[in-house]
Amino acid sequence: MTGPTAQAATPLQELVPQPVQVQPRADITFSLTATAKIQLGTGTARKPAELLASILRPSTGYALPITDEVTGDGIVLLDNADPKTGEEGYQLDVTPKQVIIRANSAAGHFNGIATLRQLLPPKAEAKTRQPGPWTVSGASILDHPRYQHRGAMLDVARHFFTPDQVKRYLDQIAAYKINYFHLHLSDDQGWRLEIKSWPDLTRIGGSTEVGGRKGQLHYTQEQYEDLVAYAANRGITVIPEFDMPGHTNAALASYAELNCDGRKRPLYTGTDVGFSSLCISKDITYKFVDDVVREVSAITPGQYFHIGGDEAHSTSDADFVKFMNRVLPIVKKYGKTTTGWHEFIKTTKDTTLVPQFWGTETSDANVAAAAQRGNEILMSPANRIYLDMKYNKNTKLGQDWAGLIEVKDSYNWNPGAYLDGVGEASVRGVEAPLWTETIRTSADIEYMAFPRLAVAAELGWAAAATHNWDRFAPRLGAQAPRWKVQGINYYASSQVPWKK
Ligand code: IFG
Repeated sequence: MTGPTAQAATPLQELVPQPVQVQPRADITFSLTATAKIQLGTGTARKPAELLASILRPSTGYALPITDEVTGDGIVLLDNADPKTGEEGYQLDVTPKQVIIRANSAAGHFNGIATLRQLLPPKAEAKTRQPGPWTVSGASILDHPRYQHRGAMLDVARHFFTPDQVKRYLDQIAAYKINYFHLHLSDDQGWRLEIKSWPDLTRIGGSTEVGGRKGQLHYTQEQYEDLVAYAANRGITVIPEFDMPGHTNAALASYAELNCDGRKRPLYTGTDVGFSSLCISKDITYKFVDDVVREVSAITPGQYFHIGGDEAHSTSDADFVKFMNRVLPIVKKYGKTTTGWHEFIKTTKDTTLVPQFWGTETSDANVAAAAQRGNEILMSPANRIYLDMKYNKNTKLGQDWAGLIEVKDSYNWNPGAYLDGVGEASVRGVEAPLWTETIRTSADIEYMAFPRLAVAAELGWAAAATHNWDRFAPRLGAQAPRWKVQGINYYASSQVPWKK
């Protein structure tokens, strides 16, 4: 091939993330018709089928009934996929009358559906009825992810985002096979989730944000449960984060007794970090943590609980160790596995815990030692994949303390060979954090997240051997028509050949 831009690429050549095996079938074309049905060969495919229907019914105008019998035209979701597809993979086969997605789990069906969406015309993503035809070119795909954890983080503490704004972002990341959504729910500027045993955390701590806006800037537990279900219906597991012992001014402003001096802190609406700490010596601190972890674990089906642990500059090293030694058992007591910013990992030998690396260096002795012991590392290097970093010096939104990250910079690293002493087998996956000191609206989220979130999704899913900017860039550029249909306010980097 003389290069993807030399001839009109087909949808099969424009998939993000890149599947493992793609076999075109030029002699076959499938057309979705008004009488098509979504057919379930297995009960685990019902939620994925409902997601697919919710996307295709508005744009095609077709009824697309979901049936339990596998007969006739349409989209068929079966199990008994090739074992090579593993936990989250799938097979997708296009025949003249059917598109067949085989998977051995709901996750696999969600991922197969994400690929099918990209094989259909971009207007399939529209919320209003579009003219057909709805064709899918012949193909046989077998696919599975490089890493089990492809994540996105949204900081709803610096600036609060409504449930609908969070759902919009969940819709957008699900299209790229992202399977974890990390919600940063507390910080110096805000406590965003109701804790029934400590009501002032939201009444006071959830009443403002960076810049001083006032309001009920928090989720009830019912709203949180609704977000968790919304994510699960897209194959995404929520990881709640309550940052501690630092980044806790909102809690310290809500309850005097959480402060060592017994005095409430003022609410904080600036953007400094590192000035707050829970009171390590007080027993009430651990009652507080126990209540938070108990209440939130009870409404969090996912396995992971994120305890933060970053930038505890107002906590002595000895106190930090003391704190973690009392808090890690609390998370375990409530049946959850601790994940946290990588600083906490020096305080424990527990190899089931997941440090999230966010440094700007390519070596960290404590993280390498943990990997050596058997911990899996979640990779979020700030100077590669922090979505709040400016693209270039002209980017109005975002920060630049970790450097400027143009699209190519966010792509040009190998998670499996990035950190000294952390090889492929020690990497759990890739997560793209979006901190919101400077981010206020969905349009702001989208400007910083697209296209670099799609880059993170590629790094988390595609085989290492496919890593090649010149081949990836046209595939990334081919996402633009889809983003336009969805009204996604993406950054049209000059580094990417954007498809019209
Ligand atoms: N570092 C802080 C965040 C946020 C970020 C902004 C981490 C783990 C800088 N901690 O990143 O709270 O302020 O880029």
